[in-house]
Amino acid sequence: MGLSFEMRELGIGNLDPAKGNMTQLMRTLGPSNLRIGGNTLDRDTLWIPAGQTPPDPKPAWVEDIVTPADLKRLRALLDATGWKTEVGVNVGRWDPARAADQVRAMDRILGKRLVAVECGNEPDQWAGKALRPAGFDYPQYHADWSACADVVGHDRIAGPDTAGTSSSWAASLAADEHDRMAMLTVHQYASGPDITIDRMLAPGQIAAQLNSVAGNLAAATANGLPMRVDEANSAYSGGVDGVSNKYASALWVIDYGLSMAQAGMAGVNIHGGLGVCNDPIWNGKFQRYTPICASSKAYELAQHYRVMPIYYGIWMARQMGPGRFLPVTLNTNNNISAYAVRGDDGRTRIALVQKDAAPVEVTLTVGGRDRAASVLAMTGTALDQETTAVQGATVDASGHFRPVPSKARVAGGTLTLTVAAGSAVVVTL
Ligand code: BDP
Repeated sequence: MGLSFEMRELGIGNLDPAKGNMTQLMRTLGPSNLRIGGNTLDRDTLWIPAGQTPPDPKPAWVEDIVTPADLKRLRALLDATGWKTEVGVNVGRWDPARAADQVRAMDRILGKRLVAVECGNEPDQWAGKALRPAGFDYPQYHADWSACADVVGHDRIAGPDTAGTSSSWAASLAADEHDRMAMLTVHQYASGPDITIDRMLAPGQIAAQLNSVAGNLAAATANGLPMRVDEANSAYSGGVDGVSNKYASALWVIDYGLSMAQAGMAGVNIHGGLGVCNDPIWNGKFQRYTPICASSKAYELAQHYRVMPIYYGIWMARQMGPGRFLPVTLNTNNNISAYAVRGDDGRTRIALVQKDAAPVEVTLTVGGRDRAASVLAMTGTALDQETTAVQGATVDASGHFRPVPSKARVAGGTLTLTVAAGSAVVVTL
């Protein structure tokens, strides 16, 4: 599970390892994938090559300028955290010379930390955003993608980054262009702005999301491509106040990330924006779903952030890996889900996500000799409140996080735990 940010974050000087606590917040999650794209990529970002200045006057659509200096700052952040990146090229407003220069600069500056170049964001919405004429469909998109791929000139392209999972563009692109692609990517939001906590945590929610990407994932697999949901969150249009920015979102994201991983997805990137929490961030838009944001304008300028509940959920899900999923049999009438992973370190880890209003006693039948186990429990004061903690610990102002696991014991092949109402645990055997 990685993170996703707008292209504008590069343009406005964010993601700077020399400032604030972003470096530590990424280290706390552990090495992952940072995707940079989003609506601002095609809508308003102009690449300016080294030694050049922006045209004067700038085209009316330009709001953000990205230069090689921005990539250097990003490279320093990636080196400081061990993360890799996927970065977009503006195809919505296509300029082949600028694109070619940007990709050369990315190869040179980001080097091995660049996992993939994304050719445009959500092309299936370009017609609706007046970036293409009405009737713009896969054949026209494929021509645009090919022009971008020719410029990119290597086999590290991600796409199609469709807004939805239901169109056939991803499957078509995988079939037509798998040789030039590094991975298949689509976006997925759990819901639109009508989401509620009840619906986000309803028993069928994750299954519906899995079902909705299944066709794309099958197309990726059939064409030998890894697949990422490289932009995901609880609700599009910036998320919903009282849902996307509350503790319930942390429970949802554990389930979402682990289910996607179990289904064979290479990864998911949770989208956000680095402005003031609960204020509009860009273009009057809120980013209620953001995992990381600032308490005030002064903190925003200092790039000194705090974390939202969903950050804890991402952290919890990440404690399960790396490894391979094991089969789990669940006997319950409760709204609880369970995952098991045989870690690369030889340990078995079990995650439980408990979405009911009452605590539940869970017996894990794990077999084997009597042995010690450790437990990390994520809890919140209420599903519709912000306060979230793991083992009572919270991420500190510098971005460090050191929850101390509690001890448990496997005896006679079983381990019994009381799992609090609306909580999640990761048990390590
Ligand atoms: C996607 C965009 C992203 C938006 C997000 C949203 O790529 O830039 O912020 O939706 O609607 O369509 O919240």
